[in-house]
Amino acid sequence: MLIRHSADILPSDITPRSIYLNRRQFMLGSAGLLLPATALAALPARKSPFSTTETANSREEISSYNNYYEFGTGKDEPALYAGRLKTRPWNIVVDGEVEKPRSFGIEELLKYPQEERIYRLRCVEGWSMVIPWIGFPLASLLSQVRPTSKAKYVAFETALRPGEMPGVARRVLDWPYREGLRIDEAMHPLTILALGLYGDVLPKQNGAPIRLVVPWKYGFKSIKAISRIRLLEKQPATSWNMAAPNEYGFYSNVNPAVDHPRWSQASERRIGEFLKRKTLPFNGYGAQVAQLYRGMDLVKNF
Ligand SMILES: Nc1nc2c(c(=O)[nH]1)N[C@H]1C(S)=C(S)[C@@H](COP(=O)(O)O)O[C@H]1N2
Ligand SMILES: [Mo]
Repeated sequence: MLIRHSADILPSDITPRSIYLNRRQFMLGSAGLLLPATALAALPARKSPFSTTETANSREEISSYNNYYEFGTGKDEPALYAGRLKTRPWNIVVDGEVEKPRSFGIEELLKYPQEERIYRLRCVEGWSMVIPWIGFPLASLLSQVRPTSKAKYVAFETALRPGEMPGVARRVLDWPYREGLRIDEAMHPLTILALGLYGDVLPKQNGAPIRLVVPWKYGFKSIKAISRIRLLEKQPATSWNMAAPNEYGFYSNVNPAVDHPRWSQASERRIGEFLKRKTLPFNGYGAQVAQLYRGMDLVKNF
């Protein structure tokens, strides 16, 4: 008998989420179901009007073809090695040009109201996916620390754990992985912190326990496993821009008119499809974000 159906294992309305999540994992395990090596906890979310109606890639595709250089430069390496990253306990320090600097624990952030945001992700290498993220607007976190009038930029850092991250032994990038946004980009309602996908918490290869998602920018802006956020007056250095400034600019808005020196940005291949499709300006999010760049030369500010 594989299926248990006693009422005592159903989460009641008064059960705190952490207990409910633990019970669910236990319930599945004790039912003898075949679980993947990394059983994930459910993360309920309401649907969002910001989601695309395009068909999402499968969970298998999303969690087996990854860029996460802390675990190696091969697309299969994050799925093989990211399991080593200890994602509990986890804190994000938020400081810099803010009135109320503080640290946020991941258990607290998991209790925020979560939304499912089905977004396109376009990698500068020429492939794309559609991913049903779960998360909340970055603005909900930033507004709590009260950015000062000097806060013009936001800098993000990934945790640096050489013992758990085999890829950082090689200096392919200047670790820790660093990214940045202008404050208006960071506060834009499309910009989210993602804690889950496909109804569960994030697989580690996708950036558990918490990563950024900025859907109108190339994938590398969406930094994984964030441990620090700083609000700054000056534009921060970013890992890819430091590694190859002629290839990766600070803005990195998806732009079919500006090619990367090694890859055309005019078209892309959706993972799982054969034919290429045209890449859209701002990855198709131009109606929502183009006004952020009014008057700017986006060829110069690539
Ligand atoms: N810390 C960290 N974040 C990262 C990367 C990385 O190497 N390290 N790669 C980026 C790149 S190039 C892409 S395309 C996306 C891929 O996200 P996904 O694997 O969840 O699809 O993560 C981005 N975030
Ligand atoms: Mo990428």
